[in-house]
Amino acid sequence: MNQPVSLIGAPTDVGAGTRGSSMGPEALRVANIGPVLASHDLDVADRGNLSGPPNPNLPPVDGYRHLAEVQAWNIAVHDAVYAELALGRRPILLGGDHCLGIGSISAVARYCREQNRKLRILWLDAHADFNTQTLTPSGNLHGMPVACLCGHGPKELVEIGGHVPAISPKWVRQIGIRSVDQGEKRFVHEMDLEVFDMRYIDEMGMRHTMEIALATLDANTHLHVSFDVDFLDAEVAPGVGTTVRGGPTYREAQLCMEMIADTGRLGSLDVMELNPALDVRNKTAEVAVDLIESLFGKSTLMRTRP
Ligand code: 6HN
Ligand code: MN
Ligand code: MN
Ligand code: MN
Repeated sequence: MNQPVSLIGAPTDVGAGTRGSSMGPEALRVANIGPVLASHDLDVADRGNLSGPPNPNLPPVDGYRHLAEVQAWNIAVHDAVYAELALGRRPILLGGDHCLGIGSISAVARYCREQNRKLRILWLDAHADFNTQTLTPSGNLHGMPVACLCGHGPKELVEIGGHVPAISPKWVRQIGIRSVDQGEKRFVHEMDLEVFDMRYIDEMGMRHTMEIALATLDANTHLHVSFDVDFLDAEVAPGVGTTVRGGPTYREAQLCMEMIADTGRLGSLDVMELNPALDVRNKTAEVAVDLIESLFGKSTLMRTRP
């Protein structure tokens, strides 16, 4: 019943404005992600790291920074994630910056399309990552993956999964959002993305938020979690390039993960934006691993599903 998992490292920060998330995969391994998951009766295979072009650290060209490098990394991620799904395993992508969500989620969407499965994507993040060439204030592609997956972006990225658009905005639920750029905000509304921002979580609580975000999943739904570590409050998780204060506490994040685990539908995961260069004694990596442990079913006591 416990579907096996595969760790895939993608050590790059080509899509980010701050360098260092390229060291994320190793920091997660140092925090014992593999053995911790294996201790929960899971078959865990670590596939090692993908390779790709170095970060040239150049300014944007026509609104995009490092488009060719971002494309190359995402193609590698797409192929690796798809290969694990095809083996019947659950891929866990160790990022790397969040631009790699394009490769990962386009692979999951392709697999679901072929298997006639529905897809639900939970985007846990401080940011909506819904910028485009004209809306972006930075040119950094880690601010654009959701828009690219929905078909709004350069063809080099939009076409990676073979089907355009790779996903419908209707499949996405964003949770923890508290930093959205001006034009991006308008586009989020225009495309009718379902966003549970921090104000919603403050007013309704994490429990109600997750009940709504996880509603209408059925036995044929593949659940993908794209976990940007900056989802967490900056005090809990300082080791990210784009901290935003006012995020979920450690306990709120635990509840979020536990409620996802309770669905029994988790089919794939991205762990993104961890930046060891900004971390304090690897504590953000350890917090991330604690949360991932809950996501894969660790609970304090034995509970029956609600
Ligand atoms: N992330 N909205 C900002 C931008 O530059 O587009 C920040 C994006 C952050 C992206 O954390 O994955
Ligand atoms: Mn973010
Ligand atoms: Mn993100
Ligand atoms: Mn632990």
